Amino acid sequence: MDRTKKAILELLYKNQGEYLSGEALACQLKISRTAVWKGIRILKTEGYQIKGVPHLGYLLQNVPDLLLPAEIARGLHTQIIGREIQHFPEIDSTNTRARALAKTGAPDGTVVVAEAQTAGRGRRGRSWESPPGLGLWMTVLLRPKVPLQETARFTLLSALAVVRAVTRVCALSPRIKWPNDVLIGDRKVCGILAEASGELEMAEYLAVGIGLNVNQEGSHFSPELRRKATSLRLACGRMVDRLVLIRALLEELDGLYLEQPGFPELVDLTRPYSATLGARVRVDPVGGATEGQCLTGRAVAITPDGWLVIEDDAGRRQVLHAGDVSIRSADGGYV
Ligand code: BT5
Repeated sequence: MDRTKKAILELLYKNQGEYLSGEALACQLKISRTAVWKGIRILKTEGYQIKGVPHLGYLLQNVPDLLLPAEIARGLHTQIIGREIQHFPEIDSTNTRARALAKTGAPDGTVVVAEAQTAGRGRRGRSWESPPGLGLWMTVLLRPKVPLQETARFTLLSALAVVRAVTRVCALSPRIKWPNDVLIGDRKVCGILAEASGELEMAEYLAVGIGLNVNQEGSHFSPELRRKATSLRLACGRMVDRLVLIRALLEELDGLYLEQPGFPELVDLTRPYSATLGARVRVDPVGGATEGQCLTGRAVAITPDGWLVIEDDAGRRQVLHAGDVSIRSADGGYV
């Protein structure tokens, strides 16, 4: 039925503005009138507004503002990313779903996208606000042939794809906060959660979760986030078409995934957009010898293998693999 539904939709699109009779649909698709009727009924339950008039046929009147796979796929130019797309009106977490799909053999580039998440996750058990219909809450399942420890570079690669897509669609200038945030000004517009699984010498899969705030207004954010988060709509002053944005994002990801730049190249590619390099920062390191010790200093470099180099006030250099970085803002606070 899925194929029939897609084919009906395709023909309705082709004949936009005109009625298409059930008979013509049945004839062109070589299916029964009942199959046409069933397909139309499913499309309507998905939110497509289709007017049916006896003796005239069907007319596509309105397309829902939803990230439906058939809509995303329309005019999507990718080779790997988005070959398979699963959409959910509501889900606990797209990362959780993508990981479950990975275990059942879902292919490289599978995308899971939801209108809302009830248990969207950040790192270290933190939560991610994902209100219905206002953002891109999605996970891309990747199966790169790299050792497990190299999967970290796909976080940076995804951040670069977000920056490029946002720049393309909204003409804003987002910046990357190492290692997994995208900011506009001092505010977080996007967070990335990459979860890898596999053997040390070879990753089995990588679930890259991307949460991008698109059409929220200030009041859509919880009071705790209101001063530190933003959306594309707030930043550019207009509603942003989520379909155009998700296509741009999948295309940018696809291009970078096909190129597979190594860490040194990625560091070079992202340097112009770095919010971290050169800034005064405070870091709460995770793991390693400095775990639990808060460091302040200036972020002076990202090493070719993706580690952050901090120079503290005494001029000592520390190399950090992972951590929560806060950047000192113009008012002297840390964001
Ligand atoms: C992240 O974690 O920034 C990664 C967020 C990844 C979310 C995506 S959505 C699709 C996929 N499915 C999931 O379940 N997750 C991924 P972290 O660096 O730990 O930041 C989390 C912190 O960001 C929270 O503690 C809040 O302070 C803040 N936050 C929560 N929701 C936010 C939002 N919508 N916009 C901006 N900041 C937010």
